[in-house]
Amino acid sequence: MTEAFTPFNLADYQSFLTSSWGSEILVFEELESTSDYLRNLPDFNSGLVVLAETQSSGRGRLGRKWADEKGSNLLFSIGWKVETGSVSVPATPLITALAIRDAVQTLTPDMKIKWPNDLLFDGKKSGGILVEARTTGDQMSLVIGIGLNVNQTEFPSWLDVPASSLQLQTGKTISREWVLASVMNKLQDYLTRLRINKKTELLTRYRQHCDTLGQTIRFKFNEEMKTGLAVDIAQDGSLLINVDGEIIAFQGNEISHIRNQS
Ligand code: BT5
Repeated sequence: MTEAFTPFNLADYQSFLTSSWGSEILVFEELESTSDYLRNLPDFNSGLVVLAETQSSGRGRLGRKWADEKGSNLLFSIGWKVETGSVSVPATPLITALAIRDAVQTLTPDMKIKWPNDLLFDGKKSGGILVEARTTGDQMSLVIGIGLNVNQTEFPSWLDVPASSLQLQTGKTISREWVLASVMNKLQDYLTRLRINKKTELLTRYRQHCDTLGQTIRFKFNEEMKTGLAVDIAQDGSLLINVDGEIIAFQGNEISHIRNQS
């Protein structure tokens, strides 16, 4: 049985777009994963967006699954080419998360960021970011995959975290076209600032909207559960945690299962 859904409207989207990023967009009814599709293209221009109405193998980090309801959410990946070494890859998901938060600010000011890459409403996961980078000589290709729950109101029971969406948060049906255009408008500006190393102000804003800072958290490092107080975000995007009186910097790929200790 094919479910009815309202397809993504390209003309509406283009009418909201002001950035050059996002003007090249490929829209599919179904892909295994937008990030895999983009990664396997022989070449792409920075700012190319690959969007799918649904994914059969949507991925999170560490092989985790990303759930979706066809046509309800935004599932997309953006290609970005930079000179090798010109961009802090670990800081990229943080700045991307901030761009999304700021893009939806006029719909709701309540979106919070859980370090490094989760978007939350009231502690419930509403979006996630997966950044993958490949270096070939002096060029680095990044694929920034974003899953943002827009109009989905029910979620599968296998999720190991509570989930929410823009619609659940605002009580309104939200235009996916407007949200995607707004994200692209912010993202080009923010990631350009990251590339030219003008990220101090963005990191200051990230700290203001980061739910993790100031919390005592439990997290997994080297297969061991640890507890510490999240005290700051370093310039390279790592989280500084006070563990038994010692401040240790962790990158997003080094620790997992981060939970506030209640
Ligand atoms: C992420 O991973 O949060 C990054 C997700 C990136 C998905 C996008 S969609 C477009 C692009 N193409 C892809 O194939 N992927 C990217 P992680 O931090 O590992 O979180 C994964 C965890 O989030 C899962 O284990 C679930 O518990 C939870 N989860 C899965 N789907 C969810 C959803 N729709 N809403 C809220 N939580 C979800």
